[in-house]
Amino acid sequence: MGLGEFKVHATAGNARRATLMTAHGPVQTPVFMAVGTKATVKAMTPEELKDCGTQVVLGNTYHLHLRPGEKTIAKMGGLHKFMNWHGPILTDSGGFQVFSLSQLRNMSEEGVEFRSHLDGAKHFISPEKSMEIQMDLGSDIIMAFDECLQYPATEEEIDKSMALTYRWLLRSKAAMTRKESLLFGIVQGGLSLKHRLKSMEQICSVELPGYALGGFSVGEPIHLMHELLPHVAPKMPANKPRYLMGVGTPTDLIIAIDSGIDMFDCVMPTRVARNGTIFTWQGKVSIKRSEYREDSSPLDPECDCYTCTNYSKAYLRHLFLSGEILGSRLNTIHNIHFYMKLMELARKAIEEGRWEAFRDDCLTRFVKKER
Ligand code: PRF
Ligand code: ZN
Repeated sequence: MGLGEFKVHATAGNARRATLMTAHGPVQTPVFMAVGTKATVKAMTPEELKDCGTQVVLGNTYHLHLRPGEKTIAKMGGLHKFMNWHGPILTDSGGFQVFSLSQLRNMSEEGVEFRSHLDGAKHFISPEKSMEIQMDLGSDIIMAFDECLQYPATEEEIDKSMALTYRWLLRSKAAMTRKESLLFGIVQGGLSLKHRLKSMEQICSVELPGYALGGFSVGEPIHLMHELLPHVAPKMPANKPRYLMGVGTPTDLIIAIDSGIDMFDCVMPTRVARNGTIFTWQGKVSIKRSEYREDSSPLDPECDCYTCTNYSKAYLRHLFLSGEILGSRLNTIHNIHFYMKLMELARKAIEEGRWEAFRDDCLTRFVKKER
């Protein structure tokens, strides 16, 4: 397969099983990408990520620009070499992080001025600057610079914002000159179907190797996303990967795959692992529960991860209550393994013509206990 090629192997309704070729090898979709914001997936080594079935690691323009700086990473041989991850890397463009993390933002047509959440220093990111940073990092998949609106937003705000995101996409495309990288455009449009479809038409009229849906999971009731996705995702170009940014729970993933989404990322499985929350095939559980005090069984009897192969709930509960760093590591390994396994089984189910049964089984298992 050639660089940027996307081959669909099987479909089930809107769901797809495909391969995307990047400069650091193929990605089998549907795929969940592990979030490594600061050039590390918190608490895990690259070897552990690989052992869990991780295919793609995500990095963040905003954080890496502030520290250690993209020029430093470039001098160290690029992000892959710097963090010792030699599989595909996707980088987010920074806009979303500016809005969620920094104070004193100043938006203009040109870009966003903001103060660093680290030391208050002033910075400016434009579409051109975001592309330069992501190219310096040596990213395989570069995200266009977009504006992600907060929820709720008025029709006027949505109109204005998605028009800006479109103009920023044209500037991102003109500035992204690195041949080894794939540029993905980001559809916005808030939680209104009308605006979503219009933004999708605009963004997808630009010829690119992939397209993303941004602006979901920004505080809206989650049923709004579940209802919109089947009306939006299937209308995105069928011959290109579709990436749902920053989503979500196992239920969200299954519903999105069913709507034709191919790629996901979310901090949730790693973040909640450090708080002792564990995803299992029986739903979500907290390792703190007193009933685990003398429970010699693993977190999940159906899981073959390093944690479940070697440790009991009683031990993991003890590590968590003692604030031991190994507890964070073992919980994270399990949650990442669970997410990767869920995607592997989804791919297999689509390939083998039993997606609907797999989907329904997952939904009945997860839905009750997830929230
Ligand atoms: N835009 C970008 N990154 C993102 C989002 C977005 O809308 C989201 C929304 N869930 C997560 N990450 N650039
Ligand atoms: Zn496990």
